[in-house]
Amino acid sequence: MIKLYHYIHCPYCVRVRLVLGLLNLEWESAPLPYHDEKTPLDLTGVKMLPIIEIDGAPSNESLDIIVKLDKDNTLESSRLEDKKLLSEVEDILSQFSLPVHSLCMPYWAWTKEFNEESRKYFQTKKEKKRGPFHLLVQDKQKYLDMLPSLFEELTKELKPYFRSEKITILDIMISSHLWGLYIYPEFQFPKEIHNYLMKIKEDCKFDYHEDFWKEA
Ligand SMILES: N[C@@H](CCC(=O)N[C@@H](CS)C(=O)NCC(=O)O)C(=O)O
Repeated sequence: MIKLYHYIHCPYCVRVRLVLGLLNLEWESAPLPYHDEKTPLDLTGVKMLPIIEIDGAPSNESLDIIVKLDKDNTLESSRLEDKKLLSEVEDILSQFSLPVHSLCMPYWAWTKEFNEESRKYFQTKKEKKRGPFHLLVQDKQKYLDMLPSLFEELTKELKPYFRSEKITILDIMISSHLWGLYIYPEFQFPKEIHNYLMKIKEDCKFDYHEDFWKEA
């Protein structure tokens, strides 16, 4: 029995949701409100998601969770042991992180994931790191302008997956970091990147916002 505690917008949580779908595993979805400190603290001692419970045993850290789930090595998780490759991928993620998070955070906060209390908690916490949300929105062009060259570089690596003909753990890491941009008003991914994400969506049977519309 698998239960996943997650935030809908969180790229690290999206990683695990993608893998659960790819591996066709049965799982219970437990989206948590962002201000709920007690549940994650009780489970792992840290206010951080994703947390997975497998047969009642909780654990965190998205990549550790994925390695645990991917028993047959469908995602070639051993690629993470190649330190040079891992640092190249982490570098790609960190370059995307500033524009993606700066653009998306103010909009994530207004999706159905948040209520007044959790939005306030999220905004206060994130503004400490990134500055006031209204300035992130005002400065949007600065962040939008960072994206084309990053997408161009990424496109060169798609064969059609990241340096591979089949989906690997690296695609899970990269795609989950980009997914949030689908929330950004009027944003359009370059065709190649959109097609890449849609291929992963199909492989992983992923529906970003499905939890918003489940009956209570
Ligand atoms: N290294 C962790 C990172 C997870 C992480 O940063 N989660 C964020 C959400 S995106 C979190 O739980 N933040 C809690 C908070 O800031 O209150 C992983 O890969 O699972």
